[in-house]
Order: sequence, then structure tokens, then C-alpha cells
Amino acid sequence: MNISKTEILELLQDFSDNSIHNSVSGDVALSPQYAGIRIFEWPIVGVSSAQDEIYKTYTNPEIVGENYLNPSEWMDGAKSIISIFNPFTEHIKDSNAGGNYPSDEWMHGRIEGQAYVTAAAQALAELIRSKGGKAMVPIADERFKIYKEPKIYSNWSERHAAYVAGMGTFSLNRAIITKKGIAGRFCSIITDIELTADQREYTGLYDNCIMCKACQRACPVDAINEHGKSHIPCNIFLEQIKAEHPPWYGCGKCQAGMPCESRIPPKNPKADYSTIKNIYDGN
Ligand code: B12
Repeated sequence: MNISKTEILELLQDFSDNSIHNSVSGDVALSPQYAGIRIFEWPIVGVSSAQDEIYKTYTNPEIVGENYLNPSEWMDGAKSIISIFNPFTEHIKDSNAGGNYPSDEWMHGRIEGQAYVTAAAQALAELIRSKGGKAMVPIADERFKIYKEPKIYSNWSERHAAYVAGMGTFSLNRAIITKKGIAGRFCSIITDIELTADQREYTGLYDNCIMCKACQRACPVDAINEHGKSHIPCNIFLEQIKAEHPPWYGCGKCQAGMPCESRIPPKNPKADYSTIKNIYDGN
């Protein structure tokens, strides 16, 4: 059983261009003008090995959490993890830059966008299965769970899989900055096919962040400071938005319009990462 990274990318690009899930349908559009807008551009992909030692550290409560399940716990015989980053279209990003309230388009990106992201990962898993391999999508598995105690985290973290797969590093606001930027959504697939793992072109957790603090200034609820982002005020704000627009919500002011929105910003030799706390206020 063999599948190349080129085949993987081609499938995802084709899905991106042709799936009905990659646009807002008229039935759910928050306003008729959003009907048919495209949600994501073509994705980028990174691969990590299920044997990578970093995965073994993720049950540490200071990294992900004690209920974290490593790739072999999700799937017997796991060999590779494919991490996919789906960058939002310019329309979605531009609509949400500035202000203190998420744009309707961004909220569509959060809700309908997540449906697309899962569907694309499932389509790739299906391709692998059709060729005789095993594949599963953790966030679509019935065991996937988000915990609220002792902090907010899930038993499979897309950002932490992306970090191992060489996709990018964390930022002051803790989201991952990839070569296609920060504004987008991740998904991942665990498979028993052996793909060559990508090299990580970084050594530090925050290497792609230039510590410009633009996200700190943009956060509507002051959740970000020099220590990083406290997930609690961020979560409270998201809950408030959801109560106002069920089931839609989102924020992303720390992503849209930022210097890292669509790329890794040019390095800042003066960036000082020493103030960032890897774990902030227990969250
Ligand atoms: C729960 C959750 C939240 C919680 C926050 C809780 C949290 N802890 O992250 C709330 C509801 C507040 C939230 C908010 C948002 N979220 Co959210 N969220 C998630 C979810 C479901 C799980 C996150 C998780 O488990 N984190 C684990 C914890 C422990 O992470 P952490 O503390 O930040 O990690 C630090 C430590 O691990 C530390 N560290 C210390 N030692 C070491 C050692 C090593 C080796 C490593 C790697 C790290 C490390 O480094 C990390 C960064 O500081 C993921 C989806 C998923 N299944 O992964 C999406 C996800 C993180 N969210 C996402 C987004 C987009 C958002 C929002 C912008 C909302 C929106 N869509 O409009 C906001 C703000 C994002 C931000 N800046 O953080 C995206 C991020 C995309 C990106 N570019 O990175 C994700 C990946 C969803 C997706 N499918 O793409 N989210």
C-alpha cells in the first residue's frame, strides 16, 4: 500500500475546489449576500511519525493534558499523522480585520468551515482506506472530547500535531503560525501507512512569532498580554457571541489583519520570548 504526498495534496486541492462544503450554502447564510462565498483556499500539509518522541510528552498537564491520547491510542498500528492547514480566503480574512465583533463571514468560517475541514479529512481517510490502509480522524471519532477542568483542552490537539509535523510554531496568542499564516483551521488524520515525516525548520515553540503584540492590541477582551493568552476570557467572549447568534460564533481578531495572518512574518531579531509563560493562569 502506497500513497504519495503529491496524491494527498491533489485530493485535498480537488476537494477544496469541488466540495459543496467549501462554500456557504444559501440555506444557512446569515444574509443572502454570503450565499456561495468560498471559505478556504488550498490547504498545506505536514506529516509526523507516530513514534516521534514529542507525542509522548503531551500527557504532561503543562503541555496538553493528562487525558491526551497519543496516535497509537487513537488507532492500533498508527505510523503517520497527516496535519492539514486550511487557510481562509481573503474575503473571510478581510471581513474580520479590525473591530470588536466577529464578522458574519468569519462565523461562517468557524461553523460551516469546520464542517468542511472534517469532510476533507474524511475524504482523505477514505482514499487511504480504498487503497487498503487504515485511517481515522480523531476529531470525528466518538472518543474525541473537550475538557473544561483543570483547564480547557481536548484529548487530541490539532496545533500540537501540526507543531510536530513541521507546520509551524505557536504565537503569543498561542495559535500556530504556518507558512500560509495563522488565519485558518487545522485537521489531522492518523494512518498506518508510513509516510516520510517532514523536518521541523524551527527549534523554539514560538519561533514564527515576532512578538509585535498586534494580537494583544486587537483582542476585544484583553485576553492577551506579554505572558501569552489566557483562554478563560477568550472562552467567555466566544460563549457570549454564541448566545447572541446560535449556533454561530467565533472571534479571530488575533488572526485576521495581523502581520502573521497569511504568512510567517519577517524575523524580528529583537523579539523577546522570555516573558511568555508556556502555561498561563493554569490555562
Ligand atoms: C479548546 C479550544 C479552544 C479554547 C482554548 C483552550 C486551549 N487550551 O487552547 C477556546 C474556546 C478559548 C478557543 C478559542 C479559539 N480558538 Co480554539 N480550539 C480549541 C481546541 C478544540 C482544543 C485546544 C487544545 O486542546 N489545546 C491544548 C492546550 C493545552 O493548548 P495550549 O495551552 O494553548 O498549548 C500551549 C502548551 O502546550 C505550551 N507548551 C508548553 N510546553 C510545550 C512543549 C511542546 C513540545 C509543545 C508543542 C507545546 C508546549 O505551548 C502551547 C502554546 O503556548 C482546538 C481544536 C483541537 N482539537 O485541537 C481549537 C483551535 C486551537 N482553536 C482555533 C481557533 C481558530 C480559535 C479562535 C480564533 C476562535 C475562532 N475560531 O474564531 C479562538 C482563539 C484562538 C487562540 N488564539 O488561541 C484553531 C487554531 C488555529 C491555529 N492557527 O492555530 C484550532 C486548532 C481549531 C482548528 N481546528 O483549527 N479554542
